[in-house]
Amino acid sequence: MRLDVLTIFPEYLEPLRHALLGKAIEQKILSIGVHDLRQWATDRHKSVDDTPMGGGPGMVMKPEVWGPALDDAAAGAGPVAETLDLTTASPHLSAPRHDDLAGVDTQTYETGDEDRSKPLLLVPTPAGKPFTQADAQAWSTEEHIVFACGRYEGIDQRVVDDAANRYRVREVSIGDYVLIGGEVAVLVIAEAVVRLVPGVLGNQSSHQEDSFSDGLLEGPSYTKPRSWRGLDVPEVLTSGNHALIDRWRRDQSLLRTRAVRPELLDAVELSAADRRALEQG
Ligand code: 6GU
Repeated sequence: MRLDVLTIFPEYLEPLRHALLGKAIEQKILSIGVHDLRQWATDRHKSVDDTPMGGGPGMVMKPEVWGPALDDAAAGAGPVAETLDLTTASPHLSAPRHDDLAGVDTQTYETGDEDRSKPLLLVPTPAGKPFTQADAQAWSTEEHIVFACGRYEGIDQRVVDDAANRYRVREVSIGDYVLIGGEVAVLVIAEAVVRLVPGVLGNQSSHQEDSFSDGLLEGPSYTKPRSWRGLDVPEVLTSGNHALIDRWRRDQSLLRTRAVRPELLDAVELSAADRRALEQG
């Protein structure tokens, strides 16, 4: 998988090279290019924004800068070519999936009638569609994802409209709050997507049990010691009875989901045992 990020704050994306994602880069499962948008600025002040047409506060990012930047990112040309790692194979595309999302809401932005040979352009914006685990799942099989980080009041809309000629374009939000720019959203989305690429996460089965993967939140976890500061690990977890432990974990998931995110329960198919747990809990 290849990720390119266009931003006026490249240093903000430094964490992409660390920890889990850094390991994926070393293993050649992933390559990342972070590009300073000002490389495509044309005036001597390297300006990337201008006042909004129609008036109003703030600044809007200029189409004459973004257009050529996105052209180069799609083609791996111009300044983008300098950080291109052409050795990027894509073993993740042929590897078997290990994380079927049984029971999860599978609604994504993929309409199926689009040209999958075009790269995916993700534009983080609080005005976008909410990013979900199902999107992370869908995008974990992409060959090439380009992120366009807007600042200020956003990017001239014609940039997004025109990019649809070379990309499959998605405007996405990571939640109902406002950030200064898209950089932190890129870190969030990239981490959620890349950890689902086979070979990146150490324990392959661990995201079958993730919150959201079955439409429920995960219940509490415990490790040793059995007793700590007068608090005991729930006895069932020391019983060695795995059917009983699985049932207990499912019950904890159901109860936590109802307490914290009751709306998620509406999309989950409940067994008779599930209903009993909710009635008694
Ligand atoms: Cl993706 N970008 C910005 N700037 N703010 C946000 C967001 C994205 N998602 C929620 N707030």
